[in-house]
Amino acid sequence: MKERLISQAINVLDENFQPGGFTIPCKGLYPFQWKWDSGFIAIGQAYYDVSKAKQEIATLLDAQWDNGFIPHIVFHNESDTYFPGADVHRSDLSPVSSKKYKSTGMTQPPVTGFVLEEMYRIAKDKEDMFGYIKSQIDKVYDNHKYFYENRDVNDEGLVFIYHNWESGTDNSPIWDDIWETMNPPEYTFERRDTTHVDASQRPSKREYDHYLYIIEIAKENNYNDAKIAELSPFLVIDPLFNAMLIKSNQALINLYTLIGDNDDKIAQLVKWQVKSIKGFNKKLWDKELGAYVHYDLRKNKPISFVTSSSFSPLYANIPSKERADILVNTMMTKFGGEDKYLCASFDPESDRFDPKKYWRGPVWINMNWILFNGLKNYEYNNIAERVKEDSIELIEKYGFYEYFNCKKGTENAGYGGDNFSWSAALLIDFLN
Ligand code: 9WN
Repeated sequence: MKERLISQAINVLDENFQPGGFTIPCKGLYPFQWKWDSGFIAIGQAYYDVSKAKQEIATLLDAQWDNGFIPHIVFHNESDTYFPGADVHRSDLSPVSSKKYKSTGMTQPPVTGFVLEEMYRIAKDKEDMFGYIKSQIDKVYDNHKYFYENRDVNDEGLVFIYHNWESGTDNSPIWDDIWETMNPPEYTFERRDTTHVDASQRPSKREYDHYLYIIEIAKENNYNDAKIAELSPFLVIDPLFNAMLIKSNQALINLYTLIGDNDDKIAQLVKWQVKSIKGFNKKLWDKELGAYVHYDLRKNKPISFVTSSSFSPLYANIPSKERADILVNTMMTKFGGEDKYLCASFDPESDRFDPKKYWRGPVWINMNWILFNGLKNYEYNNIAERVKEDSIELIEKYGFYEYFNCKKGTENAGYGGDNFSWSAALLIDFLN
């Protein structure tokens, strides 16, 4: 079983690999390079084709802007199967954008730091991978510097996202109350996603109006972060995004220590790290829910819902052991019933939960991978194994889908895109 699944996963990744040296998340639905997808994809590729893994991250970092920013989509290639494309995002409006590639002007969770460390762990030829990491690592450092210098508006070690697409968890019910504060125009545009995937599994047209409206505001301000922080109706501290930054800080510290001669950078990273972990525990912990939550910087108040992002701080060693116990207890009470696969993306006990709709409830393999590793960090080994076994079972039963129904016994429980790259890539890691 194991060998067969691994070879199917390699096949998915190879089919999605492009001549430009990057891998699309899914044919038709997502025809370009996405930032956090590339990170997860490179982890899988590192097991069977190191050269592809190296290209994956190098092509992403090649699109870095002059200020250290790394965009969420790089339009290396032309395709008309996705909306909104390069002509909507218009990265050329920013004076610091890449002159080489068109891209979006928003980013995604900063996974690249810990991905480099994972690639080093997996690589058989350590010396070769070490050389590669030395050639790329400063770009990731510059990216973290960009975050701390431009997006930490309260100087508390926590960085904002200004768009739901930056979170990676696009239509999470977390954003519903923010949409209520906005009244965007009814734009006319042709959706492409719903020609590839059943509309009931995707965000609504009205949600897309909100998504586009925020982009328009950012464009009017030439993607200037200070202006965005002042004017965007969406300004959130996301626990997943910040946990990925903190995990990646730690990875950079570890890698620079191995490289040597980088004391200044290490000292700076340690400073950021201490401040971020402190700020995170202070601002994002919700005592009543027993979980980390999102924080709305516009309203200056927490968004008190439990999502799979609430548990991601385990991966970055953010909670104390005592707090981790409470967090895992919340996870198992709300999400961990025997009738369910771990881990739903949104609180199954909430009336906003929808088991079929994208980030409003389904299980995602990348989140499971983060949770598996986080649970291992704190030695919740049995629960970690369950997350891993559930992930493998879902893929084996239903295929390499983008997301899955958490309810056991559902017929056709795989939703969204098929032959989805990070589901394949992370399955390879789970099976190794
Ligand atoms: C917008 C590519 C991306 C993932 C995101 C996922 C989805 C895009 C979309 O696909 O978002 O970025 O068009 O729906 O939500 O996490 O990176 O796989």
